[in-house]
Amino acid sequence: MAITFICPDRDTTSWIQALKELDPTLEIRVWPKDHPRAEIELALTWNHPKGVLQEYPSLGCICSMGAGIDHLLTDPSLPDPDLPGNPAIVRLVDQKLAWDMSEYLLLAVLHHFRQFNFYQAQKKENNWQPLLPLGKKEMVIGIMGLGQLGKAAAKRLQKAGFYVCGWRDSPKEIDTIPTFHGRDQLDVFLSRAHILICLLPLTRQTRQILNQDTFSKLPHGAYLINVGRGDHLKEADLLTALDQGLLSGACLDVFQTEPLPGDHPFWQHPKIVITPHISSQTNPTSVAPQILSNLDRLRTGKSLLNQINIKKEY
Ligand code: OXD
Repeated sequence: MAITFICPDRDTTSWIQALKELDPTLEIRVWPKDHPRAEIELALTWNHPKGVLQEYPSLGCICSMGAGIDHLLTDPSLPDPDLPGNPAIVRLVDQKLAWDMSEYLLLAVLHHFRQFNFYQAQKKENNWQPLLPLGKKEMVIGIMGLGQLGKAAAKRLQKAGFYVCGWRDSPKEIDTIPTFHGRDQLDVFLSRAHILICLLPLTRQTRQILNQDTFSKLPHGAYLINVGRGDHLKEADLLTALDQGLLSGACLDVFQTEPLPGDHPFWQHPKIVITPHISSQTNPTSVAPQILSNLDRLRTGKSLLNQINIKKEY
């Protein structure tokens, strides 16, 4: 039996190395290279071609190569993991992913808080003009999405001295983080967030949640950080909100089309910071034990780690 990678746009070298280091006997295939489909028990996937998973009759587990599973859900033929006999669907949950994300967010928040965008623009004009510092007490950070990554980021930002609150779909007590939930509490959450961070999973409910209506409910001149998915954001609405001053700037790591097309208006916009989907990249060495542990669980009939809830879409 064997496992396979199905990830057309990703290099698998370091993944194979990390898995082989822990289990040199592991048989690993890489789609689309020819291999008997019936030997595959577990598929590691990222943007797999739609329909291809149907070719694998012995598949017991479909594992996303990241924290998100939205790339899997775009396949209408994805087997329903709740139906008996179908493969389980799992994602990678990793402390290093959470740590790296919180580091990126701390940097993005401080970049805005210490007004670096302004000083970078000044430098282009040889202009020496200190601004008054902003006060941490007057700057509330609102995090949409308080899963493993959101909680880790909230705690790290709190440690840095910021007041942090969160918003999630359903009620849950999260120690030390004041949390709002559901559509009913969205407006009051937004009215407090001087810096809005989106770390939501992409679902039918959250698609384009970052839109003009949302921006109009934030304190005037709020700052947006999107590290969720490009489809959380209505891109044209961001440009309008920046023009109108509803938002003072944005830091974006994810985009509707990736790589971001060369002629996209975001590239030249002075108030938008762009990074190429690097806020937190899965580290193969760090997640290899989790993949092998799930393979072992599959072989011994135990329930798998980090299974997704298909109804919730995450
Ligand atoms: C992920 C990602 O989902 O890299 O892990 O976006």
